[in-house]
Amino acid sequence: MSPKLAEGTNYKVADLDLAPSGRMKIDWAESRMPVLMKLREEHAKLQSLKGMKIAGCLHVTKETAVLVETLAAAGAEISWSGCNPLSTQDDVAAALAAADVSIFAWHGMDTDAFYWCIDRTLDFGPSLTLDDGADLIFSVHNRHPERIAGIIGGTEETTTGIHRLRAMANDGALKYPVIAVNDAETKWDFDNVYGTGQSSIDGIIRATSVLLAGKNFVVAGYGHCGKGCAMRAAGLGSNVIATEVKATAALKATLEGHEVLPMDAAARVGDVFITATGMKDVIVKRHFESMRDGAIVCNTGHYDCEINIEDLEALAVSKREIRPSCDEYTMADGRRIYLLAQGRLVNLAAAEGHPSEVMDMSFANQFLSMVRLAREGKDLTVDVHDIPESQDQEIAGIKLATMGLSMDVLTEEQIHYADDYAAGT
Ligand code: 9W4
Repeated sequence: MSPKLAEGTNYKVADLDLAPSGRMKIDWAESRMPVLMKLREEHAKLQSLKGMKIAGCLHVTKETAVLVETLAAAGAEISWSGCNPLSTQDDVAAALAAADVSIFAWHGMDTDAFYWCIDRTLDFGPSLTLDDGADLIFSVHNRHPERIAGIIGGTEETTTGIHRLRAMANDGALKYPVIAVNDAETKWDFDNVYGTGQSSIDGIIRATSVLLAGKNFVVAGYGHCGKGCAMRAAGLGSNVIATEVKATAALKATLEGHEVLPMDAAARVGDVFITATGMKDVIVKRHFESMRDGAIVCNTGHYDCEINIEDLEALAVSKREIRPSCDEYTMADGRRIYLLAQGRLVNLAAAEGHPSEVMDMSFANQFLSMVRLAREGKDLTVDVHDIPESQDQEIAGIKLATMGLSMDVLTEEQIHYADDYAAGT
C-alpha cells in the first residue's frame, strides 16, 4: 500500500509537517552557498528570469532548494520533481511546498509515480527544462511532444545524460537546445576531486567510526574521484595504495606520494578499500580470499558493480548488519570483511553527498545557464552546447571573492607579451 501523502493543487509530498525541519536544512545550505546567494541578490534586482516557466527534475536536497529559490527570486515560475526516488529529502520537499513552490516528490516512490510527478511539472507549459539524468527532456520528446513548441531550451547536469543527448542531436532527434552543465570545470573538477573526496571519507567514517591514521587505504582507480579520496585519506594519516590499469594515472599516483600496487597485492595488505574506477569486478573472490581480518570495503564509483557482492556472499558463512550502512561478512576461516552501503555509492548512501560549498558552484552553473537560455536561447542552434569558459571564470571568481581572496591581474604589457610571436624568447 502506498503511504499517505500530502497533496494540494500544486504539490504532492510526503508530509507537510516536516517543513520546519526542511527549512532549517535549507537555511544551513544557504549559509554555505555564497555564490548562489550573490547571484540571487543580483538577479532578483534584474529579474532575469521574469516570464520564464522552469520545469526541473533534480535531486530534492537542501542544496537544490537553494537553487530553486534562487531561480524563483530571479522571477521564474517553477515546477519541480526529483530525479531519483531515493535522493528526495521529504523535509526539504515539504519546506518548498510550504513556501508555495510547485513540487511533486517523495522518498521511495515507484516508477509509475516517478513519471506521474514529471508529467505534473509539464502541466504548466514550461519554457525551460532543467535536468539531472535527462528524464525530463526524454519525457517531453517521447511522451509530450506537444510541449516542445513552447520550450526555448534546457540544461543537463550529468555525463551520462549529456552523452545520450549528444547521440539524440546527432540523429536529429533533439528538438531544442541543451546546455551541458557537467562539462564546466567549476562543476566536474570540483565535484569529483573535492566533493567525492571528502564525502566518501565522510561516508566511511560515519559507517564505521574507524581511525584512518596508520591504516593501509587502498584506492582502486586514480581518476579525479580516486585522487580526491587518496588526498583526503593521506591527510588523515593513512598510507595510501593506488591500483590502476592506466600507466599515466599510476605514474601520477606515485609522483603524488602514494604507493602503487596491482589489486592482487593490495588485497593482502589493505585495511580499507574504496573503488572509484567505473569498471565492473574490481574486487572479486580471490581478493576477498586474501584480505585481512577486519578489512572494510566500499564503492564510490557511479555503478554498484565494482565490488562483486555475489562473490562475497558466496564466500561468507554468515552476515549481519553490525551498524547502519555496515554489513559484517564472516568467512569460513573466521575472517570478517565489512561491506559499506551494500556496495552503493558510499558518499551518498552513508553520508550527505557533496558538501554544500561544492554544490554551490555546480548549481551556479545551472542558474547561469538558465539565464543564458532565457536571454539568448532563441538564437542557439538545436544542439548540445558547452558552457563558455567565461562562465567558469565568473563562478570561480565570485567564489574566491566570497572567501575574501583576491588574485593578480595581467597588465596590458603582459597580455601583449603572451600574444607576441615576434618577440622570440
Ligand atoms: N542520492 C542517492 C541515490 C541512491 C541512494 C541505503 C541502499 C546524487 C547527487 C546529488 O543519487 C543521489 N540509495 C540509497 S541512499 C541514496 C542516495 N540507499 C540507502 O540502502 C540504498 C544523489 C547532488 N547533491 C549532493 O551531492 C549534495 N547535494 C546535492 O544535491 C544528491 C543525491
